[in-house]
Amino acid sequence: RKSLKKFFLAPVLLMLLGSAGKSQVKLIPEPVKVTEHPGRFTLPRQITIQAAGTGIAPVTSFLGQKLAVATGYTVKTTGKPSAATIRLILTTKNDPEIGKEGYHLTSSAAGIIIRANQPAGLFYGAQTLVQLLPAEIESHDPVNTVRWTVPHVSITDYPRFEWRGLMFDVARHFFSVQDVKAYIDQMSRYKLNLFHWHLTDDEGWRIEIKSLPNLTKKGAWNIPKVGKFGNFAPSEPGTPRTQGGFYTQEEIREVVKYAQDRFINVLPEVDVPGHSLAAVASYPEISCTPDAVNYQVSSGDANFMDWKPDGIIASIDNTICPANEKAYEFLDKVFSEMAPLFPFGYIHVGGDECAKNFWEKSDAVKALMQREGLKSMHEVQSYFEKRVSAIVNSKGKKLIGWDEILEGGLAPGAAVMSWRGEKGGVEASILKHDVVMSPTSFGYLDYMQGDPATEPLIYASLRLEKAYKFEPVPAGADAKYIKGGQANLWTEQVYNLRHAQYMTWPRAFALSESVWSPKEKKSWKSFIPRVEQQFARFDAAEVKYSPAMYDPVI
Ligand code: TNX
Repeated sequence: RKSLKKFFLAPVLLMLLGSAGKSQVKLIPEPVKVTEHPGRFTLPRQITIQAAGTGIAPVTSFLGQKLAVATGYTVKTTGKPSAATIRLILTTKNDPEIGKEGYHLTSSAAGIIIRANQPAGLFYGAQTLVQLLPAEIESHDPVNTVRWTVPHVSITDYPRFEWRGLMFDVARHFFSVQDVKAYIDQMSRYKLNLFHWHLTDDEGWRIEIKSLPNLTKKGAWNIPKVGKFGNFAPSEPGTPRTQGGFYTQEEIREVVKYAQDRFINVLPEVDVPGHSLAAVASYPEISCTPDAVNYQVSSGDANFMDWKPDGIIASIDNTICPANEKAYEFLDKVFSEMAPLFPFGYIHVGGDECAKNFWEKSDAVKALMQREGLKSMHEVQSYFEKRVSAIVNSKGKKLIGWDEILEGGLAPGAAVMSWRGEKGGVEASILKHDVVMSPTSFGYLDYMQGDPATEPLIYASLRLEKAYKFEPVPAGADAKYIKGGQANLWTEQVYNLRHAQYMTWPRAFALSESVWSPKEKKSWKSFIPRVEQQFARFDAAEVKYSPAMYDPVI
């Protein structure tokens, strides 16, 4: 009899094991610790959120709205713990395990409890809770065909890096305040916390500077052209003669507040001294080149720049002149008005891809080199960066720039964003400068991700699997100075928000996991089904993504 019992029990045990092995919990980014328990908690028709403590209003309002819209249930906040469905609790004694941004979440028959040291942690706990609910929670209308349940689970979670960024280029193509907010909201859902806003480039200047009105009168508008890579504005019937736009300072404040409510810092970028045609066309006196008075803002820097092994050659001088005091007066005005709009401690000043062939021809630059004892064009750019750094510092901010700012010597205290691979970041970290890793090889969202026939015509590709291999601390770096990582969406060939979403997701899921999850918890095999689960959420939310995960490698 005994052996018979064993015989019958074996399949039952296997089944139980099987179901325990099949996780109910599919999250991005993967949390630090997840323990699943049998059973599910069902949301009642009258949901109550217990919330007390300063700074948690944005969390209650995010969660309350999300739940109310999709479930159609009533959601109330309460001070009484015993009556609450969801309890958001700020610890009274600091819990060192979870730090500034971490949280503990438990779901049981008694309800949901999220505990954190700070409101940011409660926000991330709330995001996890939303992902634990059925995909329809993302719907914009009430759905009454699903059971609103959450698996019983205990989660402890906190980020690996403090800088978890996404860059959005609104200069190559303009995106409205509403688009920018939608982009920010989406990134906050995956625990990213830094929005890098690329506000100026050759093709447009996007931020109102009241003391420099031409920047937005002239500099914000360009005439669409089809460019070298087949890119830039499509010349379909109805394409406007000029395209562009800008944000008023009022609108900038509105976006910054919107981001703050999602625990996201906004890093503004003004890209100088290269990539500055829009500024130069608006104020030709900041240039080294007399002909700048005839310049028009034009779509397509790739149309007039040539990348040679020993530097970039431009046929239009799209640079600000390092030997011209007017350039520094200009930047002083720009940063004076920008600094109070952005509470974040850094201002990004670009520094990338500066064509120096017009500097070589300039008598003013030659005189500067003599006076300052500068021996190369790299040293000239370094001189410029140091002066810009002093201006930025005088407004109470620190400077961050693309890795070209390393060439010819870094300004004291400057942070480096490493994009031309990881070398610059490694070098800067050894020099004890803060670094954000953002290499093209893992984080360039403008690159193709699938079949070239359906992707923007661009010179490079970045498959999801490669993006998932992003490791922010490369060999040889001093890890202490690596603040985190980010991915960048350049928009030469990205025309609208849906397109921006398509380029961003799912590759930004890979980013999110590289900067949030413990290194040893990353797994491509477990990632794929979790990505697919997110796709169902995007469908419910009507947010676009690229399904190009399995195509043969290009
Ligand atoms: C390089 S990355 C640039 C951008 C382009 C991008 C296109 C960087 C700092 N500069 O201006 O949009 O390549 O992939």
